[in-house]
Amino acid sequence: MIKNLFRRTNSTKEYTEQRRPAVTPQHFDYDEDIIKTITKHPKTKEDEMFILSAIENNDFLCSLLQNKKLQDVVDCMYPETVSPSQTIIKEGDDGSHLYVSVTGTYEVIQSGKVVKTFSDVRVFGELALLYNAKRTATIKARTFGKIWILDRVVFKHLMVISDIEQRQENVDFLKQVPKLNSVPLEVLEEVASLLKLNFFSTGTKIVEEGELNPDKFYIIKAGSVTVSKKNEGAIDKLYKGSFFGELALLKEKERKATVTADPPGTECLILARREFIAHFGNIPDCFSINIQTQPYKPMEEIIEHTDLNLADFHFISTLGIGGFGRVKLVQHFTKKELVFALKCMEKYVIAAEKHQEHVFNEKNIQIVCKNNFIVRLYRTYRDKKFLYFLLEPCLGGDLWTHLHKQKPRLFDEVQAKFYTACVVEAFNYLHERLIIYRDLKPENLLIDAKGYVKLTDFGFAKKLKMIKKCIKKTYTFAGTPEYVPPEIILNQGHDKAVDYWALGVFIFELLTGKTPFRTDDITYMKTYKLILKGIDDVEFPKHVSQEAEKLVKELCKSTPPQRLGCGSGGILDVKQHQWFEGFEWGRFEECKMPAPFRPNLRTNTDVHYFEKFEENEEVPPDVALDWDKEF
Ligand code: ISQ
Repeated sequence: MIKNLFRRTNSTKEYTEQRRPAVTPQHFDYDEDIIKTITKHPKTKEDEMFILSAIENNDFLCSLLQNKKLQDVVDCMYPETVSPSQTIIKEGDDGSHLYVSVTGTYEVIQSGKVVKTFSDVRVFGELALLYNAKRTATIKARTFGKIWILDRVVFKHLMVISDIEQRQENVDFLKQVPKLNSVPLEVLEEVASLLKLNFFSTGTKIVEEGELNPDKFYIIKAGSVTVSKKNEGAIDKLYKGSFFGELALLKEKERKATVTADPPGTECLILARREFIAHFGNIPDCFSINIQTQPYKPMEEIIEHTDLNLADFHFISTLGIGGFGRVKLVQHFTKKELVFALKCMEKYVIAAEKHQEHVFNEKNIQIVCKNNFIVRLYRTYRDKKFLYFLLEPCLGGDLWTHLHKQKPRLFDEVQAKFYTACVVEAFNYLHERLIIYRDLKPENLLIDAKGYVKLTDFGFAKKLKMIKKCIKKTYTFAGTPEYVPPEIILNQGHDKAVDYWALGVFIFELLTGKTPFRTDDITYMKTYKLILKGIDDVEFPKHVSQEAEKLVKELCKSTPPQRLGCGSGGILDVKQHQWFEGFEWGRFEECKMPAPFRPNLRTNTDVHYFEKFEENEEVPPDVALDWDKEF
């Protein structure tokens, strides 16, 4: 039953589960001019301690902000004195600031009723740091008081600056390694993304003489170490910027010395040979790497059915209703074999919600995708009231409905493998063309007449730019909360790795009926906190096979370049994973493998897999402006 085909609708409960709307994409452009305007606001030691303790008591912020980021955020908060009855946050408004109450008493009001009061030091309105979510309550001052405020735009810039500085520092460290200083900068940047920070307490033997097949290479970031040998005792002392264990990257058989952390402990950046090889391929000498650029496939401009007009169709039935309008099944008046899904989007809603760019983006990407695992967009139309997408019909319903009407609400591994394989093929096609999808979930997969599933709804898809052989990351907050990866929450910039993370979440959902980071928190703050904690804290139900668990864990690695699919083997690493052992990819790709469920469609207009909708549609107003001229 397709409902909520578009984002931002209030879905009704079905099968006690609900379709999940995505967060409206929040564009974020790193802006040098904004950086110049960011100012630090002086605070008393006491106020700084209050703010820090409020952040410490807030689980979500705690996982988001550490060390320098935390200090930067505190420094950039500005004060405001509030008076009795002053409204700080208004229920239903779009949020853009976070607050910390230091003194005063405050009321929390929902639907006009005071639901609680507070007088302690605390953070409120924190979801606004991620995107402009609607405020779920009003916060009003009951007394005079003092609050500290942080602006989202400032926060997002602080996060980016701090990451850029961190990456630059890591690259600078790598440049000091003699064999690496001739490696191209873009390669070093990739190597730097694989570095992990670790602290070793005083006396820890970081590497030990005689250790066989060592795997790790270390760079000292802070503190010092002592190098010793069994027969000679201490032979050297190394400080910040020095490195050791580099022979591990060249397949050293045995460690030649012991390296011990000096007081008060040593902070090291670590590069593991295994991760290095997974990312760059099995090269004889890890220092002779060269970046493997993505095989880039240009978009092929294939448009069929361009000769058809809106007036050639008659209406059969509504397949779904969403925030922007309806999807209707339509049939050609004379050529009865021509049946389409016509997505009709109300222009005034698109304009009111400022979604013009998303709709154009959706069109421009989907219209050039011609693949068995992606719903075809043949052409678009426009009139005074609507924009239309003429789509390939998939009359088997959507995967979300199919999953949640099962009893129990989950797929067995054979079914899950088949549907996952469909997504893998769709991603393969998109990623080869530098398109990231960013909204994988069962709701966005439609079942065709053969039982294969196809990706639809390209509102969040993005074509990445390639600059100097490097794929540029993008910073928009996009996706469905339960499916977003840590780098989107942390505003670190993202690329195709977001789709592999989502693939891991998707497999988990198919096999268990629930996503791994789901909570009952309607603001999703708890979900974001769990996502930042990582997949290793998630308990897998016993019925999930070890191979499936391993695959999900490899796809949901917190560090994007370490995810399966993001290494030198690309998507092949996913296809060749143990979980897919015996899966006949060749037969599958040609759509010759029987699907686990084949819809029983009696005619080409059989809509019984879709909910019934009332047909008395309201007529939307005309939109006079010409913003859709190019549509
Ligand atoms: C059926 N076929 C293709 C696209 C669709 C989009 C929404 C609802 C149903 C659909």
